Amino acid sequence: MIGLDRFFLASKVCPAMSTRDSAATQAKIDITAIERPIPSDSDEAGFGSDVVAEVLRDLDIPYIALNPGASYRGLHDSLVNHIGNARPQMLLCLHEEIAVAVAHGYAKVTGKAMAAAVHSNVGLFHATMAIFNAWCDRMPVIVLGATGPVDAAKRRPWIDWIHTAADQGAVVRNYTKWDDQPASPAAAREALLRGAWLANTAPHGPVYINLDAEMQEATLEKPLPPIDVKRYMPAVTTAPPSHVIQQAAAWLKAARHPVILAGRVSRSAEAWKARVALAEAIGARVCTSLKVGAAFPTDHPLHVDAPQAFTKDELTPLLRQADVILSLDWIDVAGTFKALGAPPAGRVIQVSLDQQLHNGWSMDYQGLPPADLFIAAEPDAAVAALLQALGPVAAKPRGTARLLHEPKGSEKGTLGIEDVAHALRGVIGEREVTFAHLPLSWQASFWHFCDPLAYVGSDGGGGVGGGPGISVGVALALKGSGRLPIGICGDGDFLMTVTALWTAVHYRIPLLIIVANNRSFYNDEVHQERMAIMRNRPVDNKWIGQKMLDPEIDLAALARAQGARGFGPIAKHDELASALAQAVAAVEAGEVAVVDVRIEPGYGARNTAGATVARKS
Ligand SMILES: Cc1ncc(C[n+]2csc(CCOP(=O)(O)OP(=O)(O)O)c2C)c(N)n1
Ligand SMILES: [Mg+2]
Repeated sequence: MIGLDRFFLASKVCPAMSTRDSAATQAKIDITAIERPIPSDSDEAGFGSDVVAEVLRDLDIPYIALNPGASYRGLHDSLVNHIGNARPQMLLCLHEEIAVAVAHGYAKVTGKAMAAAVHSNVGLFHATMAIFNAWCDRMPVIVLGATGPVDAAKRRPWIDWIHTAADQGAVVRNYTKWDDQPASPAAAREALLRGAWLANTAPHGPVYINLDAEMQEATLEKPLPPIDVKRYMPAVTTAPPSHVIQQAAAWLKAARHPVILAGRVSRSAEAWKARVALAEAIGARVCTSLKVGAAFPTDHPLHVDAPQAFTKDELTPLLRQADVILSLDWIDVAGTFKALGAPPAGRVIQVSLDQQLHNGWSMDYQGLPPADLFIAAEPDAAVAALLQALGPVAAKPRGTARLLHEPKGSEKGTLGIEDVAHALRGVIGEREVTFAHLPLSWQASFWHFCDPLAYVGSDGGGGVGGGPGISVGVALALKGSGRLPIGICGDGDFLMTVTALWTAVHYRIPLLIIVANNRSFYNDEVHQERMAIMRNRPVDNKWIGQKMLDPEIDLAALARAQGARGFGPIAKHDELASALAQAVAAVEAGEVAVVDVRIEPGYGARNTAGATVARKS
């Protein structure tokens, strides 16, 4: 195991932040080179599904990730033969959960929805996990599904009956922003416009539009009157009311110990700089979280500790002492305050639009926090307004830049997650990277996040298996940007959706996946350990029903089988850096590379108790 102080010397200083904004990172796949259909004779919209394809094109949806099915064979034909498989271009996925996860990952980088198409009820069932992840992550995705024919007289025997459900949207209604089942091409056009507008309007989220097979396949009686789709996508301004901003600014200006909890914010470089300016203007300590994308430079003297997935020891005393706490749509404010034992004494300013999405089914809204002032706005808009209201203020930075980490030894010759981070740091050097996914074992103190695309956040809904598909979507959005996308996945996460790799290989989407392979669903070993201790039963049995041994799974071979480069299993220190270097070189040459690193189970020095951080299953 490496000495971690050595590691931090290497990672201490962030390079100057790129001024590139997320818009510049839009994917630039040469679609003409891939799966270009033979041109068909007519340009005229002749069928209901042609209208749907045209709206997707007019909305400038770049991609539609899908797994095919006869319930939307009409739309499939229209996408290929009517609009030529271009904007949206199809991205064939080998499982619907992957299709939606790709769209989720794409939205994490761009902030915009692409589409995913799933087959009738069965494809939707497969997609539900990924839709839930996108929902909890507040990411926009347009999910298209199909059913029917709704008119029973038109159904083919058996198959059309089992793949038709009344109110199919009910399957996902509790974790989508909106759903619809339009009954005509005109209604389908309107549904797509409304769905795209809603998904892309804050608070973002997935929408589901279910297209009747009969409506798709029916001949279009007459062309729909042309429309300008932009007129149906009005920007919804959520400018915070000025008296509320004035009040918040006055509190923050007078605060002696302000704390900012920087949560769900955008990937905008400009908004990143504004948050830094605000924190410096008021001398606030800033806490960030691994649940969401990078929100503040972790190497900044005002940053508290390292971002973590769970409440940190260092934050609690700061919250106790704070006279003003500004939450920028922080996930689980109430849960974070729980560590104080009582509501904080200081004033709480909550900035969020999330309440608009809360429903009676999903408790992902978390506990109800106290809020002395509520700013119903997007955090980026609120921060800009607060800065303006504060006016010119002399910066008063406090604190010292540091990331806590206690070095931890391991058995000689074996690898731990720290070793992976250390070797990767050496190989990456000054390259700009984006962490598309991080495993449960990762500790944020391993790596500084110095710009908003350094890390794009977690799966959102705690659904294991999100890592590979989300990573492909992130890599898709970053293709051509010069940034290196890296997804680090647990072996359990990787194995659930390993065939996401094929989509990346097939569509030439460069991506590095590193598998932190402890050959176990280790998080749950920790839970079994805890149960055994609580019940005074043998801890030694904790591995049963958890470990993936006998046979061990050759993860690199699974990558190679799909056309990716597969490295490993790597179990020795002297092989790790060289494997990672070769993998990075392969990705820079346009390939998909997977490095299987056999690590010892463990969640690292800061979380030695393990059970205290184990994710609730
Ligand atoms: C879809 C789903 N199934 C099961 C779980 C319960 N669960 C939480 S973490 C975890 C283990 C994941 O294994 P791996 O990705 O290898 O990470 P490790 O814990 O080994 O570091 C499991 C099974 C879950 N959260 N989501
Ligand atoms: Mg594992």
